[in-house]
Amino acid sequence: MNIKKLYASLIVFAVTLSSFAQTTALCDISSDVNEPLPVFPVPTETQLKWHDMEFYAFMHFGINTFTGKEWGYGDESINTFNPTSPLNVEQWVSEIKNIGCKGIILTCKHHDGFCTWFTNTTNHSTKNNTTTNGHVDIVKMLSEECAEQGLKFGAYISPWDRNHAEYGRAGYVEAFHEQIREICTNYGDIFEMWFDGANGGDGYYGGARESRSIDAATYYDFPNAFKMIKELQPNCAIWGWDQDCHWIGNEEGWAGETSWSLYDNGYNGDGSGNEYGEENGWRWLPGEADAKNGPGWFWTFTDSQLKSAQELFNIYMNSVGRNANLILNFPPNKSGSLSTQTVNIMHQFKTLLDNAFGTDLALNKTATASAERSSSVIGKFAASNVTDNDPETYWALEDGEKTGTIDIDLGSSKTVTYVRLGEYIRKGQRVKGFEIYTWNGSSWVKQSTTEQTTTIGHKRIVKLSSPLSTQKVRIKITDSKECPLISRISIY
Ligand code: FUL
Repeated sequence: MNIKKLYASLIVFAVTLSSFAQTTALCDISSDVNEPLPVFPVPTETQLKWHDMEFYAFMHFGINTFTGKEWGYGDESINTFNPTSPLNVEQWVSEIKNIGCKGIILTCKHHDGFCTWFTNTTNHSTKNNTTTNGHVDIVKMLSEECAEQGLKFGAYISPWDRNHAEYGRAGYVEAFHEQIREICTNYGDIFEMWFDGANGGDGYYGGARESRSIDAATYYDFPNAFKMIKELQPNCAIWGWDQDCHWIGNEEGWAGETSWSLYDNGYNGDGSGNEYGEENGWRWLPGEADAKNGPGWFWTFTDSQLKSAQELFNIYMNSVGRNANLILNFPPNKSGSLSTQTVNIMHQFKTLLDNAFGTDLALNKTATASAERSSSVIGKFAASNVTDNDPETYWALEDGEKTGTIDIDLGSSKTVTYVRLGEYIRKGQRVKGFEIYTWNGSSWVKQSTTEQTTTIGHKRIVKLSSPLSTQKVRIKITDSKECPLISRISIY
C-alpha cells in the first residue's frame, strides 16, 4: 500500500470512529453525564421509601392496657379488654400527625395472643368481646383513620403467642401465617411489619400452662411468611430478622454518633442489634431506634411518669439526627384515648421541634463548592443542589476526590445552632468525616459540636457547642469512601 492510500484509509477509519463515538455518546446518556458509580451495598427501593418515613409512632394497646402487665400470660378473658369510652382513634392519629410522625405501627397482637382485629384464626380477639366499647376491629379503625389523615399504617404481630394451644407445634405456625395474610390483605397498605424476637417460654397455651421452647430461627417458617408479605405488600419493610431494617440495639431510642446503614448480620439469633452499623458491612440494613414515652410500652403507668418533652426531643436528636428511623411509643389509656398529659407533652415536644427546625436558613440560598463534578447536563452536580429541597439532586466531586468544601451564604447574619446534612444514599453511604466552619468576616473558624462529626447517611443533625451569628457556613468533607454525594444541607 502506498503512503497516499494508507493516509486515506486512516482518515476513513478516523471519521468512522468519530461518528461511532458520537452515536454512542448520544445513546449513552449516563457516560455523557459522568454519573458517579454506586458504592455498594446500596438500599432497595423499599428501603429508600422506609428511610423517608424517618419518624413514626408505636401504639401498644390491648389486654395489657387493662391488666397493667407488660407481658400478658395469655389466660386473660376476652372481656378484660374493656375500654371505658369509645376508642378515640381520631385523636390518636391527629396528635401523632401533629408531632411530625409519618405513620403508626399498632400492636395488632402482643405476646398474650389477643388479636385486636376481627380475625378468623382464633377466638381470642376483639371480635368476640361483648363489652360496650370492646367489640372493635382496631386495625380497621386505625388503618382507615390513618388513610383519612394521610399517615401510613404498620403492624406488629407477635410471633410468640402465649394463648394459642398449638404454640410450639405446626398448627400455630399455620395460624400465625394466616394472621399475617389477614393483616396484609384486608387493611390497605402496610408500610412496615414488626416481628418481635421475644420468646419467653411459659404461657397459658390453651390451658396447658407450661413452658414451651422453640427455635426462633426455624420454627416460624419466616422465609415463606416474608415471601407472602412481599407478594401482598410489595412496599412493606420487614423489621428485624435480617430483612429490611434492624433493631438499633437498645430501647432508649439512640443510635451511635457514628451510624452506618451497613451491616453483616443484624439478627444474631438472640435478636441483638447494633447501634453503630458496620462501615464495611456487606448489606444495606439500616437501624430503627425504638423508644417509649414512659416507663412501659403499654399504659401501665401514670401521667407523672411520662418522659418530658425535652427527653423526647433528645431521643429524636439521637436517632433521626443520627441516620436512624425513630419509632416512638404513645400508648392509649383505659378510656381508649391518649391521656391529656400525654397530649400536653406531645404539644410541648412539637414546639421544641418547631423552634429548632421550623426555619431552614439555608433553603434556596447560594452554595459554592471547592469543586463540582463535570457533566454535560448543566448544574447536574452543582453545589446549589444541596439547598434546593430536592432529595433527588446532589452535589458531587469527581471520582477519587474524597475531600472538599461547600459554603452556604445565608444572605445576612443569622444565629446558627444546628446543621443538618443528607447524603444521596441511593448510591451508597460514603462520608466518614466532616467539619463545620463559620465565617467571622475575615476568616473561617472551625466550630466544635456537641457530638462527633463522622457519618452522615440519610440524615444527620449536629448541634454547635456554642450557637453563634454568622452569614456563611462551610461544611468540609474530610473523609469519604469515594467521592461524596451530598443532597442536602440545612442550617437552623
Ligand atoms: C419487646 C417486647 O417484648 C415489648 O413488650 C415491646 O413490644 C417492645 C417493642 O418489644 O421486645
